Amino acid sequence: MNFQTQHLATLAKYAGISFIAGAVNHGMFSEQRSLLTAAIGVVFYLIGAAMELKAAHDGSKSWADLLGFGIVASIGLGFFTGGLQHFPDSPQRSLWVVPLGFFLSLLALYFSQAWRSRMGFKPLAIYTGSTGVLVIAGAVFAASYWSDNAGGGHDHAHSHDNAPVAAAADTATIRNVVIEVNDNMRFDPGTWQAQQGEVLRLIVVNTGKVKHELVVGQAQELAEHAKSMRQSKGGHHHHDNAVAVEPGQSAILMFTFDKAGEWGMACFEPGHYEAGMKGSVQVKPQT
Ligand SMILES: [Cu+2]
Repeated sequence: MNFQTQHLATLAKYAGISFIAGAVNHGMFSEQRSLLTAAIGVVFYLIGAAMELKAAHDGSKSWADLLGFGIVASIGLGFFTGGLQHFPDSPQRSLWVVPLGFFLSLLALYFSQAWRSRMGFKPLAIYTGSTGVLVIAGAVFAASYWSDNAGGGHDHAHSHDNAPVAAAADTATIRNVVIEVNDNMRFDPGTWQAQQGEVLRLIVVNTGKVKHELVVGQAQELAEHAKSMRQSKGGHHHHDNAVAVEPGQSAILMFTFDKAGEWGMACFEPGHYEAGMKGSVQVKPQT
């Protein structure tokens, strides 16, 4: 095989493996649907594998080897890397996913260069056993560390945004405020009152058929933000004062008004603010 072919085949194979690993990773840890990503990965991998097979005239490679390696390497890598990344938020899952990914990676290499015809059972068993023990011990240690230090780990989609507020709120009372957003481009209630410094759990319920958001800010800030959005044609903001809500869903924003006075609510989905999707919050000074 010449350099050019080898490079293209390798690129296609490893691109495929990363797509599948990424899909496995998301499927395991964020429950997103990743079938399309996985399918793209499979196509890439098959193209690369076919190129290698075609170029290997001596029969040193077979479909069984290439497919075995592809399946095991991509799923194994997805488990291993995903598990390592998600110890902080899903320690119990990472505990078994990381070792499983590690053992799959061993199988993958065994397939990759037809090691199974060249390597005896005994050295393989010794290597697998000793490294496996280390990986399992490491996983147990990491899982117990992160279970004890999880903080806001239960609500893992938003824990990084809300963790400081939620932690501070453990010792104080939290007031729930339910705010409906809908396709009439209104917040309901459109006007409400709060106390400076109180911890609020804003439960935003989208009863409409399109996505909405709640952005909380001082009235002046929101007006300026709306103006800059119009000039720059948007862009998405992910702040601790905003939450987006898909149709039919609800979302939570933990918020504390740190100053008394006139605050506002706004939705900056394109055209919504202009259509009147804004509201006001009167914040009374702390007594
Ligand atoms: Cu909206």
